[in-house]
Amino acid sequence: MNTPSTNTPLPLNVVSPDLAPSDMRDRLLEQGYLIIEALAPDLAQLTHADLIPHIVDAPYGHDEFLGARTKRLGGILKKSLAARELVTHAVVLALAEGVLLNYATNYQLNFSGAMHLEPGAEAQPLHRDGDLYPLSHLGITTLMPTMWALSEFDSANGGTQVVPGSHLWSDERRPLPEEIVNAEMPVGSVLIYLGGTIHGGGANHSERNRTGMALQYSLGWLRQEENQYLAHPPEVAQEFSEELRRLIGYNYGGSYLGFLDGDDPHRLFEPAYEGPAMRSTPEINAAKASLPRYKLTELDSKGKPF
Ligand SMILES: O=C(O)CCC(=O)C(=O)O
Ligand SMILES: [Fe+2]
Repeated sequence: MNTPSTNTPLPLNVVSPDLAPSDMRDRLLEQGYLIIEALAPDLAQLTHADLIPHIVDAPYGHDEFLGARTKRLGGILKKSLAARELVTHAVVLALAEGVLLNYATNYQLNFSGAMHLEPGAEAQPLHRDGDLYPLSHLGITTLMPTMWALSEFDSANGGTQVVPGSHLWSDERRPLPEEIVNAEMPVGSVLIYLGGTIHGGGANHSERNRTGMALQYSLGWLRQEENQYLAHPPEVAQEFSEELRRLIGYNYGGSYLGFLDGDDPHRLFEPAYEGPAMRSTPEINAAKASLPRYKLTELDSKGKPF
């Protein structure tokens, strides 16, 4: 029998871009994360080149979480044309649909950022991105974050630390060192995980920079982490495709949620827009009617924060 010793690293949950999206979704929901290898290398290289001047100018982090040798950017869509293509990548959106539309009629972009770890960067404290909201990760999946490899990711240069299966763990359980994996992936791969999955940037012990682009998707009825209307105001968003504008929030977030003059907010970008129209949203109302509704019967007491 093959009994793995405690020193054997866990195998990574890596798939090829050709795998059917429904199989990818099953593997993501089972393990809490998934790496799609070399999904869009050309777009990742173009995005990296667009972001380099912004990274050069960016400040280092000012606390342990943000990292003293880590530079971060936000508002990526106005900094890189190629990044706009990655945000709407069909494979990633198919997964966002498969994961998030169980809880909402729409999903949206929650955050677009870059995390650039320079040599000497220390490991980021482990955390769950979904702890942004006072909702138990065991009850509802609020987020599907992604991390695109704009440089190679490996365990020496700070490849993201991930705890497989931790989206199903109680708040109290802490990972043992052997339960943590480092995302290792070539340029253009994407690490996808869930709001309840424990993870954090790795330590960069190498002489190389590790640059990732974080694109996160969330339930349409939640407040976005990054204020998309300030990061990408209408005069910027008018350059975007309709799909992208709707994805960042110029859209209904649910039935009647986020209207403009009682109507679809995307009308702002449509030539005939002249103010109030008060159209109804029958499809969204119907989709909402079939969603589960959450009743808080007991409040989970949260364990000591990470
Ligand atoms: O840099 C990374 O690999 C992960 C960053 C992260 O998880 C965060 O900032 O929330
Ligand atoms: Fe995170």
